[in-house]
Amino acid sequence: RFARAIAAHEPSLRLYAILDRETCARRNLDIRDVAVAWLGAGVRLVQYRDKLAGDDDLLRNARDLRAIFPRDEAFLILNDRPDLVEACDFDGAHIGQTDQEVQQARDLLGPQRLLGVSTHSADQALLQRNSDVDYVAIGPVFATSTKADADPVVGLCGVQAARAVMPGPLVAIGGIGLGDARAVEMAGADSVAVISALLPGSDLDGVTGRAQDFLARLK
Ligand code: TZP
Ligand code: MG
Repeated sequence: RFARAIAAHEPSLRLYAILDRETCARRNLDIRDVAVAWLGAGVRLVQYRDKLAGDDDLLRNARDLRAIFPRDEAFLILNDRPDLVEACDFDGAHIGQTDQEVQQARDLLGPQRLLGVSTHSADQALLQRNSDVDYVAIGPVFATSTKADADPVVGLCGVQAARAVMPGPLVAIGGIGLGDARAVEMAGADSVAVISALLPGSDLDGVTGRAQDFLARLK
């Protein structure tokens, strides 16, 4: 369903909204409240990213998110933890270059669930061309302060280069603001992944509005 939806350029999948626990905490926002706001705004592709929680906490939160975004409503991706995807009934997992091997993650997930992998250059993206992933992420496109150990920026050229070697779904990430979203899409990204620019402040109406703004920009 994901492959078909993204290939058809379904507008709601052009925004890959990352619900990052730490960024929410910094804005005094509860991840559940943000999830409800995003659902209302039309967000349909969400990654839950939590570098703070232990397993129990992570599972509890993930199950709450699944209850907010029902299976037939939205795609939910769990960052870093393919081993916990089944337990929270997420749609898939996202792994980095250093997390684990793609094949190992695929074995944990089974054939049906989604698997995405981060890459930081066109060469790394090329290596995923024949691997068993559903999408490849390329970034950081621009400078970001959200990820402490971020790789060097690849710029819009990096997105273009990754696009040139990657026929499958391509997600661009890193430092992408409202004003850049369309350019990133024009550089070849099927979907634009955003953390901090989706959370302008602690006000939930502002959160809803910003998500709507991104979706409108990416149509
Ligand atoms: N991977 C590469 S950049 C990044 C991650 C998780 C952080 C993106 O966050 P922001 O706030 O949209 O720059
Ligand atoms: Mg990771």
